[in-house]
Amino acid sequence: MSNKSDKPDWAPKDAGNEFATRVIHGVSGGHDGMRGPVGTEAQANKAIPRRRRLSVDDYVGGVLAGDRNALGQAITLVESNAQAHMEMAQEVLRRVIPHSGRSIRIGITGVPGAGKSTFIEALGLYLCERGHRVAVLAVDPSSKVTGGSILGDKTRMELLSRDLRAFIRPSPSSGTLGGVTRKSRETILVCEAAGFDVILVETVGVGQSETTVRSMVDFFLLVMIAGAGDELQGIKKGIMELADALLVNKADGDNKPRAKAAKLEYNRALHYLAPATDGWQTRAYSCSSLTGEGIPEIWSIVEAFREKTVESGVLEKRRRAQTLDWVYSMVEEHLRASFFQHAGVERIRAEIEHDVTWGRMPPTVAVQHLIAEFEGNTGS
Ligand SMILES: Nc1nc2c(ncn2[C@@H]2O[C@H](COP(=O)(O)OP(=O)(O)O)[C@@H](O)[C@H]2O)c(=O)[nH]1
Ligand SMILES: [Mg+2]
Repeated sequence: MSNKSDKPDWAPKDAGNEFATRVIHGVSGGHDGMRGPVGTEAQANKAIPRRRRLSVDDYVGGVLAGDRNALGQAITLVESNAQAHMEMAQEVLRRVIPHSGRSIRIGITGVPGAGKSTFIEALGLYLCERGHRVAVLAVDPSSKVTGGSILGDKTRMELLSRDLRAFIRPSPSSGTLGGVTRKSRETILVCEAAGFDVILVETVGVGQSETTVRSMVDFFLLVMIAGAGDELQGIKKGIMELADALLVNKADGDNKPRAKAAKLEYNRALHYLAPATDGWQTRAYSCSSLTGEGIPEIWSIVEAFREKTVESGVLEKRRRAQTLDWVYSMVEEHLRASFFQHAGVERIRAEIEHDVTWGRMPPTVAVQHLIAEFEGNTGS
């Protein structure tokens, strides 16, 4: 994959290209993510120089060479909703997937303000210094066109976003959780093919997003804060059952004793919960993402988890199950979309809904009508 001469020059370029001053936008439906060191080509980023259309070979070669720009563009392609892009994206994916999978995928959740982003930055920097390459993604179904309300606050990861060993990508902007999920899973694979060996996926506790992120990572970390009321902890119980580790953040200054106490309390509570992963005891830890205290320890927990689950085969089993799960969730997504876009269904829907809501038609009968309409016209 090193036939450099055939590939487009990914570097700041287009010198001598007569079209260089023309401006086009990238592939629609996504964003290019964060770029290299701050201050580099701030201008050029605003006006993306016209580049020739990339071929599948260009994307694949660039990604496998670990090129950051190519990676950003490949993710943009994968995130695109345009039909032409989808076909190309699938071909790119087909070719990069054999090079994916060699990373540890970590999901990070917790209430807004718990310090997830600050933690990710601290952990990310720590890992980069130790020779890892870290990709940070967000799954944020609530984010709209501006792209990723979680990571929109870039200042939180200012240092990490400047580090060339790291790659930060905001949440895909479009629509449903299903859509965001599909894209995020594909993005993980593309990042892995580009040589990132640690994938950190940040999500907030909005609706189903935690369960969804759990279904795409190896290790799931719940970031907590001390002093959250019982009600909050009650809400979080379901999520505690998904977690491979709880992390009480902000264990610094005056808050340190409270954080330690919360850690003990959570450990007691965890005693009564079924572990999220076979053969692994979920425990609570504490750290300060500001001072960095406890960050190496939590990483050693992740490493211990990996070692143990690789050896027992639990990790591989989980990934296989996740892949199948992914297949069927895409099937469901497809079926749901075809049902609601079906012309016949659309035609009769309003009347049926009216009858059902006014008690003139039993729901079961409504279902029969709708499905009959749908199946009658799809030839099945
Ligand atoms: N004292 C202290 N503050 C922290 C720590 N981690 C995060 N914060 C602060 O908590 C606030 C929310 O952090 P952020 O990372 O944006 O939380 P997120 O919403 O979970 O991503 C920010 O003001 C951070 O500076 C920590 O370890 N100690
Ligand atoms: Mg955040």
